[in-house]
Amino acid sequence: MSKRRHSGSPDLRGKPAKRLETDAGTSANDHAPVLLSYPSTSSQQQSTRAVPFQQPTCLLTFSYTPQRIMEFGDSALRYYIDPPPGADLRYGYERWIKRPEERARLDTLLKAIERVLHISDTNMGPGSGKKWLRDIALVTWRGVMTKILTAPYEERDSCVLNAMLVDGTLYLEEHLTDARLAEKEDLPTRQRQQTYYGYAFESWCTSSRPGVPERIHGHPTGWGGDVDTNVQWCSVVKTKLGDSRLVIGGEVDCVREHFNGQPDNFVELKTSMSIRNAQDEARFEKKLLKFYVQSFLLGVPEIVVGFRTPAGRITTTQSFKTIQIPRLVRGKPHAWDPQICLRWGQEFLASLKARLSEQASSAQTGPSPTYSSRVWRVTLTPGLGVSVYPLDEEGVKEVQGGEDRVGFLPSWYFEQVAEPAEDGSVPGQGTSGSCDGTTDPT
Ligand code: 0WD
Ligand code: CA
Repeated sequence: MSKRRHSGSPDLRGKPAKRLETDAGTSANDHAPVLLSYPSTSSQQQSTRAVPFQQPTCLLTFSYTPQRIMEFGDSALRYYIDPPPGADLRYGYERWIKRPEERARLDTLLKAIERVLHISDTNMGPGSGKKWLRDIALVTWRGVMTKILTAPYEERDSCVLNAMLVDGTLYLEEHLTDARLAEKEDLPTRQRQQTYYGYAFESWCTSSRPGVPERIHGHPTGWGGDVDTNVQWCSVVKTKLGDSRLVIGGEVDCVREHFNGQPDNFVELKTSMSIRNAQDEARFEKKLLKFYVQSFLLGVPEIVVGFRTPAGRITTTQSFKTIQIPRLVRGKPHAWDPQICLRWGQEFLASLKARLSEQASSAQTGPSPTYSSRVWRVTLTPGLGVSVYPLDEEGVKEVQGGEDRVGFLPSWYFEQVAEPAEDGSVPGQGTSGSCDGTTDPT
């Protein structure tokens, strides 16, 4: 079907991308050419060259309070505990405090980066933080990176992103239209219940103290507390895909025993339907690709899966070592290969960066924004590939959402952190180095 094009020399004459339901109001997408097609996922055609992915190291952690205030520190950190046998995932559903759906902004991740830069300036001299940031190829949420890396295998969902390239660093946020947000807010009851099962499992599997099941008055022993999806504990890591340095933030469900400042003890929690036959098994093994990519991007070494009945009762739990997951599917008819994802990720970043670096753009209409404040729409369509086009004034306005932003970046960040320093230095030429005083795995 889709043939692979050579990386680094984006082919802009490809076929137009299909119009997407979720992308209402951005009809320019109708004619956006395919910048990059997906690689073949059939295993015979793969080269053996491995793309290096560096073990992620934690730069800092932060928490969201029940009031959805972001604060540095570990107030929202939870400890893993085995769930009680037969745990009921419907428990507490009617008391679920559900965080309203909102645009998935990068703001809190950018606050974390600002802090990392500040620490660097304090420890290694003024300007060292900006130098470090200039060497970062990509800043985004882990969830976005998961969607990018698994795109060659994605059969159903499109992924729509907004992109900016500022001082050599690429920023990516998920593009959610008002229509898509309303759709997410208004899930059918059945789907809403299933989403809740995942959160209830988190509550049964976590405690405020290591090794001790929670005991809360009026609730069964082991219930970690009523679900409040405002509360999250997040880790910001740095890592490297090939030659590209990445800064990625993401939610971490809990840790085993204690948090030592690194992802060593991080645990990801998942629920899945119990496996009854070969078809169920194949379905689960396909799903493992997303579990795997999502976890290794943050350096999460362990995934605990709670298998459940259709009615939401846990039958068994199984712990998977993240690095061993690819081995479980190798050689099977529905197998996936993480190397295809990594090589694809590298190609995606190189091509996108090349495209966004092209100064002149014929599609730009209205008053031309300065180069670094330009916003691009990036769409990954299953089976087709990636299309990229610059937003016009109206498109940018929609992305800003009436807020104090340059493109989708908050103005304070764009002006104080991201924009090139006026010292005449060239983007991408900064020196590398750790900014937190920890080991620098260059
Ligand atoms: O508002 C939104 N539409 C989103 C916000 C979508 C995706 C993420 N985010 C936010 C998260 O709240 C967090 O602050 O971005 C930050 C980082 O998230 P991530 O780790 O990059 O997100 P992802 O890997 O997609 O999801 C991790 C977990 C999920 O766990 P499972 O096991 O289901 O993959 O984040 C939770 C969920 O528990 N999560 C959400 N919780 C509430 N509302 C949402 C959401 N929309 N999306 C993911
Ligand atoms: Ca989870």
